[in-house]
Amino acid sequence: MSLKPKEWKLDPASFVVVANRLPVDRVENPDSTADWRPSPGGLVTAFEPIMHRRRGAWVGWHGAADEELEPFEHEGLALAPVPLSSSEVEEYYEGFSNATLWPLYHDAIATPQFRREWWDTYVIVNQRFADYVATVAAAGAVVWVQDYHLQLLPQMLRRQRPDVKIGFFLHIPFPPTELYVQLPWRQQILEGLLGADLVGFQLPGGARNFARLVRDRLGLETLRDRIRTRDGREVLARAYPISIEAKGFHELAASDQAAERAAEIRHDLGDPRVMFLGVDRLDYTKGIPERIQAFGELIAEGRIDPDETVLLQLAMPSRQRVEQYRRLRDDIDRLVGRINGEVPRIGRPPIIYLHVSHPRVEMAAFYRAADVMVVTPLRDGMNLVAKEYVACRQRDDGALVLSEFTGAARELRQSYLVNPHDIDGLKDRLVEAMNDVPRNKAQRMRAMRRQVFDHDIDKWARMFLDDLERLNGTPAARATG
Ligand code: GDG
Repeated sequence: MSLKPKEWKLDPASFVVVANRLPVDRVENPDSTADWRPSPGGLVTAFEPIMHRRRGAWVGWHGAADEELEPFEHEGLALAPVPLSSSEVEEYYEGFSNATLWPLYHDAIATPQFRREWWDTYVIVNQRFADYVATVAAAGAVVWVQDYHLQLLPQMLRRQRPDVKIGFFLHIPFPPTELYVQLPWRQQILEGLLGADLVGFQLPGGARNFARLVRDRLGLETLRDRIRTRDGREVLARAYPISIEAKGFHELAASDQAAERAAEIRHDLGDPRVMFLGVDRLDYTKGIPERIQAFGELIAEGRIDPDETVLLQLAMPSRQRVEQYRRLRDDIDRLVGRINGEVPRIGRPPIIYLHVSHPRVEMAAFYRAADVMVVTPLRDGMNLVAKEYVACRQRDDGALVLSEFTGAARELRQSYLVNPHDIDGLKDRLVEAMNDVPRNKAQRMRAMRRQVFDHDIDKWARMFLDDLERLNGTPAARATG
């Protein structure tokens, strides 16, 4: 592989999104030709209108190692695939991103591993991404860098292309300074981020942690959310809580297809009186064992009846080559098996656990079907699942049990908030959410729906880009149309 950026034969882009992954996945057709389709979840829906309005391009890895692809267009999006070798996938992606930064930034729930060779590869890959962006971006372009995989990119890009305007958004929590300073490369990462004009976080606390670190560790001057860099630039560090395409989700769940599927799902689950639902990427930050444990104890204690109650846990496969994820999967398999095995009857087990991913319309049907949504992360930047559940409700019914340690908890105050470390408290909350009177549930759901619809993903992108535009007067506004 040459690994040098491919010649960009498409128009130079005045708006560039750069993320670890492209927003599309490759699928094999039955006749063994390949096709691309939008990745599940994904930010692409948020950016699509902006990308189309302003000849946008997306730079990111296409998901296969040791393969170089030419830039291509897909459904009007210009895509620049960045190649990664298999050892880079191991060291930059599985290693430094997901076994160092991910656990460290999530309160060290799992022990972060610090390996010098992973760091070296992280630097090399960030530089490659920067080189690609530099080839794609038009003069004066707006570049929006996404997430923890690419924290060095802003500074690298600024060196190459001082003409572009750079925004960075961190999707995961930015940790308390006491934890962050464990990182042997703490200074390089702070400096990498400071290459941006605007550094965005999910919560104000993250922005404050960052400002405190650059003040204490780099000796820079800060005034509230403004940081003065050594080369005299001003960098803004601020919170932009991410959201979902609320209307799109609501309509998807309102469709006849989703309504039929929701009824079918409940029927297949044995028409329970109460259906609890969990939806997560299979990740140790999501508190999946805690919620299964709580549910299991409620059954064992006879506080819920397994004949009329079910917990459906959907866990999308994720990072399966990282050791901690494999272990988690085994732990959950064992826990579910044990709880289901202890119910002294044959028939439908109380916990149905599916380790597969589902299409979006199917997700909307699951949300629509569920009486109680259980979201119990030990730490989560935002948690979109909680917002998707609220958006998918068709009436003022349903209940959301939500961990205090999610970003979403700051906005969804009317959920049934829990501390997932407190299993007894969690059990009480599950029972309360299940048995609360309809009037209370309706009141809570109405307030949460208002919040989610008033603060959707479109608003999030606009707020970020408007602020980016206002800085030093570069016309980023054209990106938002
Ligand atoms: C990171 C941060 C932050 C899940 N299973 C399936 C499926 N999903 C979709 C959900 C949701 C998305 O995946 C998960 O988003 P979350 O926000 O819950 O969590 P992370 O993946 O950890 O995301 C997080 C987020 O970035 C955005 O900034 O909120 O804090 O950790 O959209 O619906 N989608 C499909 N099939 C599945 O089986 N199609």
